[in-house]
Amino acid sequence: MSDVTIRDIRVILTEPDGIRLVIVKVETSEPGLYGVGCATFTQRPLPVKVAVEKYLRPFLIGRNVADIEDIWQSSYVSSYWRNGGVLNNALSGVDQALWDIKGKMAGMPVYDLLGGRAREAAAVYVHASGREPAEVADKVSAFIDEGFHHVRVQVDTPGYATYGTKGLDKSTESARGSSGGPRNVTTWKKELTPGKRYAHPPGIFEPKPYMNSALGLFDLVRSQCGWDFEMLHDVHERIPPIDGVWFAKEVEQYRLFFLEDLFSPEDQEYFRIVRQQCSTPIAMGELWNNPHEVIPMVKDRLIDFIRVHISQMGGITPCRKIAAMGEMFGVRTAWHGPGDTSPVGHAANLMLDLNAWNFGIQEYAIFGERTREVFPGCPEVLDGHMWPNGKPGLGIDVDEELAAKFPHSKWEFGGAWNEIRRADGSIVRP
Ligand code: GCO
Ligand code: MG
Repeated sequence: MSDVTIRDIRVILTEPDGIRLVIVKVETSEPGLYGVGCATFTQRPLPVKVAVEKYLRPFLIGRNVADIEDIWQSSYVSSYWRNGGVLNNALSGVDQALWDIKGKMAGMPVYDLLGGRAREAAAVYVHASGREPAEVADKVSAFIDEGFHHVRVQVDTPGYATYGTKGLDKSTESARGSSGGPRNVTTWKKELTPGKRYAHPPGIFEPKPYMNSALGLFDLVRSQCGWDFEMLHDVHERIPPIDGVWFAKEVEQYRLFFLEDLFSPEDQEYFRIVRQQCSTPIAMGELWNNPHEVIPMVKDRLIDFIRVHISQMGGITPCRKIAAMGEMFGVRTAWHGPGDTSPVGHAANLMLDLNAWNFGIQEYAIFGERTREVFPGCPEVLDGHMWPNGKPGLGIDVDEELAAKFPHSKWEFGGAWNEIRRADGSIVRP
């Protein structure tokens, strides 16, 4: 066993393309040997930084870098109370960096450490959004022409806030809530309620108009773009559970690749009912914080795609176990990969995508130019697939000097998720 130890752990905050990213760098006792990991929690980056620097750093300095499993398990319980976006992202930053280091020491990409490749490249899905169905269909056609086979479609609901269409085609879309501010002027009086202070001008959301616009979109896209490409859609919670049951049944005819986040985690028992009534493929997971939340959904085969956010789970160490569990039950992976997964996080996704036989699909929010420059070795996407570069470890680095040129910007209320409310003023998840 090697005696290389952890010398230092640092946090790098950078925002090259409008999304606040958090990267952890673990330096070792061996000169020049270090690893990087993704710890991005874009709505709450500073507590993650504190969790790494003030708690994990002193706890882990001097530990042998070889002991990833023990470092993960001991860090996990070092706060006694565990889980959640802050602690798990902090843990993930260190965990991914340690896998990166192990790969560099072995001279192997991380997928080789995991047992080797089950495939050459990972199929990705991209996002087509628009104000109107025709605009979305045109974008789908353009993506198909570019070689993509899987496309997520989202459209505006006229007069209402809608997930997935704000800041069209900008990488900021996903991180800032994607829902717009005031839309429906007629219901807008809620904003004027005397004495009431809202975090943002809330978007107004109503389930029926949303479901109608989404169904209209699927109809048009299928008639214009055909049935051979794979169509995906993200409900992003929001609709009452029984409406969700109806929606899943209605959607069945459009043969989606998957329907995502039909229910909030709080309502996920409703998946049992959906399962009994239709075969619409179900994806869920970005809001889970712990592998144990995944178990009941997988063992009862209530979902088809595990969509956890790897850093939110605590890194590669827990997620390789989740992937293996999925394989036993015929449930595929579809790791979360929006703009607020840094390229380092994407490299980690890719390692598992290549290794897990039960890989399903990888979400990909196209990297901006500046992001590519800050992260040399950024995974390449060609012909609808993400390709590894074959370098040892995660195969990616951070240009710290350049990263420092794009400091985190100040966001209103620290970067709270945009408020979405029903027409009566009650809050919608999320
Ligand atoms: C997706 C997600 C994201 C999240 C975002 C939260 O499926 O891509 O729903 O867009 O909303 O990551 O910060
Ligand atoms: Mg989603």
